Amino acid sequence: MTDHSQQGFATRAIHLGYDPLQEQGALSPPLYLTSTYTQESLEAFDEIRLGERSGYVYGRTRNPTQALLEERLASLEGAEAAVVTASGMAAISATLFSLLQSGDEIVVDQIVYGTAFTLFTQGLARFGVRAVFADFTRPETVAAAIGPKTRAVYFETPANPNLRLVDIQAVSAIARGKGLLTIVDNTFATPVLQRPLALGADLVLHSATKYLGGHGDLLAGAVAGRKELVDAVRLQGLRYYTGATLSPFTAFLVLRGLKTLELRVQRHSESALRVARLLREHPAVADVFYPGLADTAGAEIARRQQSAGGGLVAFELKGGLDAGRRVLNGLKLARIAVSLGDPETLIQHPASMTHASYSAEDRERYGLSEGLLRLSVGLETPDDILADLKQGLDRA
Ligand code: 4LM
Repeated sequence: MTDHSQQGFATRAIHLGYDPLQEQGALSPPLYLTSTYTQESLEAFDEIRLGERSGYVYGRTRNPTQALLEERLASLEGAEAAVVTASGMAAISATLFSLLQSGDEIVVDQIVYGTAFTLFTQGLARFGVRAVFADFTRPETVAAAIGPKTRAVYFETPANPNLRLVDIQAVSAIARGKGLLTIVDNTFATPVLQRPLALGADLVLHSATKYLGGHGDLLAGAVAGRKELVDAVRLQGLRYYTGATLSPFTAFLVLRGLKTLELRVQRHSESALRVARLLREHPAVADVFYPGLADTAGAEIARRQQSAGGGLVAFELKGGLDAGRRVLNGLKLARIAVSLGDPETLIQHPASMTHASYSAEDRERYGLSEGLLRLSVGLETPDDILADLKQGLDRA
């Protein structure tokens, strides 16, 4: 098999780990639809179970279609290993259940995806794990939140939904200095734009539902990092805490999505930059948050750790939520929907949609404005996206 491991990002996303000539010439990797694997002998089963020989036992923890996806994702993130899961939330919960135990604390950025916030505040609390929230845009507050029971730090950058940026290198250095694991959700940037492991993080998480799958037709998740950590997530988090296995068919679809990931993320970024500029110039808009704008908050961090701004733009209107309602309801191309990273342009209102699980007091305390809108800029013809937004904004 040709070794593609040293080749470019797109080449690895398309070819790595698969030789068609070993699969009857099939250019597209086979989809293995099997739940169990038969063994040549009881001894062979034991050797595979003990990791003494390679092979498969049961589909909850391993499947060849998943394995190819895991190998490619690990390579794209610059990781030793990766494990895929049934959703992004499955990746997060499988990771946390594997690495934390009752009595532990985890320091978490105050701005994370709303359902992840619920897992931290309500879910983990039931199992005796305490989440301590800090403002990760100020690394000194992370240091101050770390105590003797802290085991890990957790954040997203750019963060959902307001795209604030966290300095991965600075936060990882603080965590490493205290012997803690750094877990980064890289869903928004994708490995096309940002590779947290190279900046000092220990584990990278993904909702592969978004850009990695890329077509809005599946749910999937992934965890990448050192083999020892990924093995723990697979053999505990996936095998017996969650059982949240990715179906081989969905793994096949994510593999298909990966082939165009670099192209798509470049186009999402180019269009989003144009959208951010249009928003900035429109008289109805009060504020725009986009990592690719030179004067956005944290732009200097974005320049260091991201190669482009990505496909998401957040903004606030001068007229607040009332104006936001008029704009959202008046859009004709952009769809009102949660999720992101799809070919379709999507727009949503975090306070009532993705981040409704933050209480109004939490949103106030953590700076999540009631009027904030989040746009996932799609792959439609850029001029059409801009024209739709402009006619929508004119209704504000
Ligand atoms: C949304 N997000 O924001 P699954 N990590 C990040 C996310 O944005 C999400 C997940 C994990 C949205 C979904 C409705 C940064 C999800 C969770 O949805 O479980 O694949 O990923 O609109």
